[in-house]
Amino acid sequence: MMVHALLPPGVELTANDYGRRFIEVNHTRVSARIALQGAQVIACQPQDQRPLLWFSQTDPCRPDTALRGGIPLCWPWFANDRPGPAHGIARTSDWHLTRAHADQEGVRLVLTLPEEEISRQLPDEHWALEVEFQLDTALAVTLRTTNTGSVAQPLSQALHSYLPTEDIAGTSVHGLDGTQYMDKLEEGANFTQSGAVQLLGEVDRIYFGTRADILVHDGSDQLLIQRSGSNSVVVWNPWIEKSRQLSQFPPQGYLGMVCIEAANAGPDSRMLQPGECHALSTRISRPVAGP
Ligand code: TA6
Repeated sequence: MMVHALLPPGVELTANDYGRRFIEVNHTRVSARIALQGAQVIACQPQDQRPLLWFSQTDPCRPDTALRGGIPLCWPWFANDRPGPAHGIARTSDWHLTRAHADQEGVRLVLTLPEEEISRQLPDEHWALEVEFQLDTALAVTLRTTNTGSVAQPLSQALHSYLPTEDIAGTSVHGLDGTQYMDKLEEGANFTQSGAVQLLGEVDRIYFGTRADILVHDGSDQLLIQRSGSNSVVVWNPWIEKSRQLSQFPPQGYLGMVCIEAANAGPDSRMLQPGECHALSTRISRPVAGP
């Protein structure tokens, strides 16, 4: 029997027609939706703002599949760093809501992946894992990993944020000029970014050695991505061909999204010592218009 935290006003547990369960947030300053499976925020819209996240219009949110959009939690490995499901086990596992708080500023939620659920899927590993969501005029997500075992354990991870864009051809990603990246489309070869990242075809890159803030500009909107606990950031757009191959992804979906993922991936992958805790955070907001 799942025991959830007592829910404050504006926070409720719901289920869709397929039985998939969600946390629905309807606060005066923000609305949001988080799937309990995967602890995946799939919608967040601060009051008087456009949505902060992109979510597939074709994803029926059936249980036991990875949802397409929002912020999937890639843990305890990124992509195919290890054998097993792409992006690890967190996004297809059942999480528990353990803390829920609301005040006039916003809503704070903490979900935990039960240690027995982790051990069932990773029998020789010992981890504690929780994720915290701070929902207000921005969306902040912090994924906290603790090595509860007696030996060092490898960790690569990403907060796989799908961001909306009105016009992919007019979208540019700023903050990575001069930064090195591993290009998945070039067998992982290293390159150096020159200027802003333009999205004029498939892009699948791990930028590393950077803690810089990232600004996504699409002409009519700007999104600021701030990170902590992260020296790498993944930039991804599947473009036309890959869009046709992806699950729950509309053929034209690439025109309206770009992934900017706070990560510990590639050269920024980690090794957690016994007892060590590592927090990976991302904060998505709209920069306050200047004076
Ligand atoms: O973060 C980029 C990436 O690793 C791409 O290579 C692509 O595989 C994407 O993640 C989506 O992965 P998914 O398993 O969610 O379809």
